Amino acid sequence: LFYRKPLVVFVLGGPGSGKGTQCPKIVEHFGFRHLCAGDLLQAEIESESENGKMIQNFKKEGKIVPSEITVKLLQQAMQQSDNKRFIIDGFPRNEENRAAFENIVRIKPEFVLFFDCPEEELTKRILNRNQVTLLHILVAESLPMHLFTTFSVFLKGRVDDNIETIGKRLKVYFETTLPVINYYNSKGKVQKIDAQRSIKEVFEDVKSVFAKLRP
Ligand code: UP5
Repeated sequence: LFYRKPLVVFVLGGPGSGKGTQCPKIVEHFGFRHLCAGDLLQAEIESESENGKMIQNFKKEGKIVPSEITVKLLQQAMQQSDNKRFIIDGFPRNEENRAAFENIVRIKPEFVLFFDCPEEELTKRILNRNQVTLLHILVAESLPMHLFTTFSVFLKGRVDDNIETIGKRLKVYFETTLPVINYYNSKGKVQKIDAQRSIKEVFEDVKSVFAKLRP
């Protein structure tokens, strides 16, 4: 029987570069299965599995979870999917991640979609997301707006969307993820997108990249 290897596209970019915003649009237009490494790890935390606590500590510190855990979660999700065309979002984040995926899953990415965005814009977007989350809570609970400042001290969107962890996430991104992007670039596999424009403009570029893919 003719067997075709799954098609994998890695989606990389700094925290807040728009990976999670653009991926559902790719799914909608091009029928890929979206696997977000960060979400798979979050599900492990919430399932209270034996690794959950450890994963949460890594996330809080903006550190990268050991490859064997992330790769196992990705591999399971790929095996369980009927759709064999994947966009893998937020992975590989370091050299160890990249080597582990290629050695264990034995698939090389078709290409790497890279959302290029300056550091100031990344910080602005992530802090803004935290505030938006708070506003949603206040509105949903019909609480008066003057509680916003009071609540903002206690409530956080994501555990890692505070100014301290954002600094750590950005450092890890520039020091360990960017070299992975450079590695793939040296192999001619990077499709770089200017991510500092509107969501719509960014998706126009994303669309033209995916439109060229083999069916
Ligand atoms: N926004 C999006 N696009 C915009 C645009 N063009 N113009 C204006 N605003 C825009 O977007 C962030 C915010 O910006 C949103 O409010 C959005 O509306 C707005 P989003 O699409 O969420 O950006 P994204 O790149 O997905 O940012 P995210 O913060 O989710 O990225 P991270 O890479 O930090 O998050 P992830 O979940 O991948 O990882 C979190 C942690 O998990 C890591 O720090 C690490 O500890 C751990 N992890 C691992 O250890 N290993 C892995 O393999 C993966 C994760």
